Amino acid sequence: MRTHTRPRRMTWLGTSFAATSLLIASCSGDFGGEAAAGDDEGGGEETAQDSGEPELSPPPEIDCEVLDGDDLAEHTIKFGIGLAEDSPQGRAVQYFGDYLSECTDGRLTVDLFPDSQVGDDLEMMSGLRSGTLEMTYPSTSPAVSFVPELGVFDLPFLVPDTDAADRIFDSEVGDEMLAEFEGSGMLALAWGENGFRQVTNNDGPIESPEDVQGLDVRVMENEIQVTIWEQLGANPTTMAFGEVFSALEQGVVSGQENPWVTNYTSNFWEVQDYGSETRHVYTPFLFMIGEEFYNGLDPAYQDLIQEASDATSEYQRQVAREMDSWARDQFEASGAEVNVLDEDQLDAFREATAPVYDRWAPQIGEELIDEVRSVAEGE
Ligand code: TK8
Repeated sequence: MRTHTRPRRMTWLGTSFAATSLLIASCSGDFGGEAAAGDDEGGGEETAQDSGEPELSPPPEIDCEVLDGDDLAEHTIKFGIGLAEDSPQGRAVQYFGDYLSECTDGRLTVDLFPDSQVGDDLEMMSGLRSGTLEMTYPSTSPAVSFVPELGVFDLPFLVPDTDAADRIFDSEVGDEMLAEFEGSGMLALAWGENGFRQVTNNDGPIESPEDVQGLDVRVMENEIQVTIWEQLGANPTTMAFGEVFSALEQGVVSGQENPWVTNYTSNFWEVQDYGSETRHVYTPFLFMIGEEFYNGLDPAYQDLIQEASDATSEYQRQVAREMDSWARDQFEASGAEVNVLDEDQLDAFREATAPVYDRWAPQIGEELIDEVRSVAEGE
């Protein structure tokens, strides 16, 4: 599973940092125009992609008083992410880097390592704890091993739409979940949107729960996600994100599930024939920093990093939403067949996955689930 036909992922160990750095484009430049899908090596018979850029609103203005005291140290923040540079996640980290460097006259800079090059979500989280990496942006699902409450986001059809997601993120219960990381060796500074997850596969279009019976599907490293797919009669395999492309390419699994922006920007269209808009789960991202690194920073830097994280959270959600249907169209334009489930079809999935709540609510906490639900509904 670690053989790749393309330099999709390099392990941190065994690769000197300098060598790894050479592969990375500088993150501090403009990223408006050139971060297209066009750097793809192309895959044999696949249709050439229209490397057009999505239409995106500008990022929030960077409005700060520049920290320029002579006593302020210089730091380069190594920031590893699982997704591509042109994903909403990658664009957000570039904005964050611009924010920090603009507000510190270049004393704080960010080096972005995309595409799981320095590890997968769990490995990058360990990197934060051991100090080999300063920041990362994992999904909540693998982070459930540190903060079990985050499992609430693995429940199917809990978050109905992005307004509800914002209400949760901006609520007290949202803040409390982030604060749970204190003392773990990593701090969660802000939320991000991974998004509504859609199934892609090579067997056929998914329109009903019957269509996923027997489907060999990769799922995130999270037991609740496994239960969802078992409940539907599929054969789920847990796997780190960085392994997914080659597992699909080699036919180890037939399908996987991720938001359209990921399905497109991680080039899954090269190795998937069908994409079905099932919206079965909404999962967030966590904007994380190593606790020891953060605590060792000048308080003025700490405040700035929090402020920049909040602005980045806002920007990342905006980009994720602006890119969502564009990415679906791009995925379809690649030659894959795309279908969007209607309300009745979604209801069949809601019903079929309802037992997941009975199975997991006791561990996650009934009260927490009720609270998140009522915040989601704006009550
Ligand atoms: C990227 C992952 C990814 C997630 C997954 O690091 O593993 O499928 O959805 O986005 O966090």
